[in-house]
Amino acid sequence: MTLKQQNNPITEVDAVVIGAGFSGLYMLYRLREAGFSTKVVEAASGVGGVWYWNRYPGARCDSESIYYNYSFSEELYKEWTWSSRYPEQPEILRYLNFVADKFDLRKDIQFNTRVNSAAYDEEQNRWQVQLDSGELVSAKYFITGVGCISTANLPNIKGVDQFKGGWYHTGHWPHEKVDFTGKRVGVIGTGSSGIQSIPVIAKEAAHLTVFQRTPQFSVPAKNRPYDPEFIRQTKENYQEIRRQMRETPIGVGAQYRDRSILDDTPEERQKVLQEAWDKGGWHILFAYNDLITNEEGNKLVADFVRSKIQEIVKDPETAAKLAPDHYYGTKRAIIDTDYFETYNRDNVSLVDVKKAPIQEITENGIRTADGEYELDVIVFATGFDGMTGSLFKIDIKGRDGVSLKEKWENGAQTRTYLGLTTAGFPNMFMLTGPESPSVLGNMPAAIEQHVEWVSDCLEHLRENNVAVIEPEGKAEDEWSHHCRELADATLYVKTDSWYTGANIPGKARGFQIYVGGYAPYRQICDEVAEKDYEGFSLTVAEQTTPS
Ligand code: NA7
Repeated sequence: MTLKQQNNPITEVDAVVIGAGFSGLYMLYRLREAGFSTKVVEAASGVGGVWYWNRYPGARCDSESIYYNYSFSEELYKEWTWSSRYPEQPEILRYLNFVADKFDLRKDIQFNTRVNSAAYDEEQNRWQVQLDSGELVSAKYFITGVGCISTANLPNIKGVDQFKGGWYHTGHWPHEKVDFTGKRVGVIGTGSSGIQSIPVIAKEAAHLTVFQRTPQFSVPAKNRPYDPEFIRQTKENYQEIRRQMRETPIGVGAQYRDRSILDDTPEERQKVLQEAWDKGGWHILFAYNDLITNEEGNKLVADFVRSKIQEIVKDPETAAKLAPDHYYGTKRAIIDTDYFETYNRDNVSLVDVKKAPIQEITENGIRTADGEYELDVIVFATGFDGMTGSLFKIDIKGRDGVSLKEKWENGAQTRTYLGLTTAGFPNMFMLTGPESPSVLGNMPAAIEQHVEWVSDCLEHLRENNVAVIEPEGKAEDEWSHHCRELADATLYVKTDSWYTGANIPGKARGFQIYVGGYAPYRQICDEVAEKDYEGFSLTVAEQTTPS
């Protein structure tokens, strides 16, 4: 229904969802199926979320594709065929477009529109959502599907404006191909985006200079095309794949081997790690059950991967610069195709910008403390303001006009119940929000669980005539405390990463992810729902007596 207020149209819906990525698309589908009127607002001109924006060369998923998709529809699962173990961004974007077409989702998505603010109107018990088009959407439920790593971090380096060449951020890549042929290219950053793009750019560029602040662990993806027989079996095993996505620790089918790394002899360990290395992908993470908690054991794995880097990279000085010194797996585990091999090329050089920091970008390139590097193109592979960045970009105000940013002390202290809701923000849900397991695994699996929980919850509220759902302060305190306690027992908190917020200058440090695993988390959420939404306060709507 559309009303008019102060010359601006107001759309009234049951639910407004921000974002048309994996989470927003499925949320729309579920709510529509359940009979809720829903509007999705999306800044991009198409569906895809991060897969719409991250078009840089070499961009791929890092969960195997047979798991990196929706599992809610058997028909969809069987209709779509992945080309390879880790397909590239265009294929993933095609998949999401295929989903949008199949379920006719676009008609409820408003593209090219940003949500500026969302405020809870206590009197009306509705969310008033202001769009940058001037429109206002009034919704009973406010649902964010903004992604955990979708707000690009462009470092504040002096002089970008005076650079005469072209520059790009991996997270906002142009739609047209960027041609590196014959160019002198500089890549800043060696996280997943840098490590995926560097080998591809190196093959085209006249010269590639990599500006590395922190060396990273990375293991071969061992990407390969899927053969038709494998695809046939996978589709036949749809139910089992769905079960694995739902019941394994990080939603990719694998279980941790039930053994401490310290229980193996050095020979056994070498054999186990070598086998995992040969399989490629995340297998090393699953080789033992205590890599993320056991300092001594973690060092053994780190030594193994470091030894591989030394074996691959021929120039000892470059190899030494590439050797990471943090705990393995405590930054997002990266998988690559020929990353370290790329440093054996004559047209690639590595600059350590921790030792000689970048001072400025000049007209002609990048000046570090030890000299100027002349460049035609600069690629910022400098990551994202993770977990809270995209939520804080929207002015979200709950009860008494308190903003989410204020409540969470600018990110210093996120407080949520189940990573889905936060007290003072009634009828608001955050898909893969802080303090849920989200990025510590296969995102589509985490997303499906959240979307299904939220839509079941809304159906429960409707059936029981509940007008307001809001977490109780005590339940929230306990959940946030539980999350911190679990995280503090791991090595994650000892490493600077986007997980901890350490990549953003001035951002408060904190670890805002539930580390207990997808499957246990699902169980907790299900139990909360089964116990009539334990930990939430539910307010029944006042009955109006017919006159
Ligand atoms: P990441 O993993 O945050 O990596 C960003 C990289 O950029 C990392 O090497 C940073 O070094 C580096 N960086 C950031 N700012 C600077 C400045 N100012 N100077 C030099 N170097 C800098 O982002 P990605 O996009 O690669 O990956 C994000 C996630 O997307 C990934 O984990 C997957 O889940 C998908 P640092 O390590 O901070 O010293």
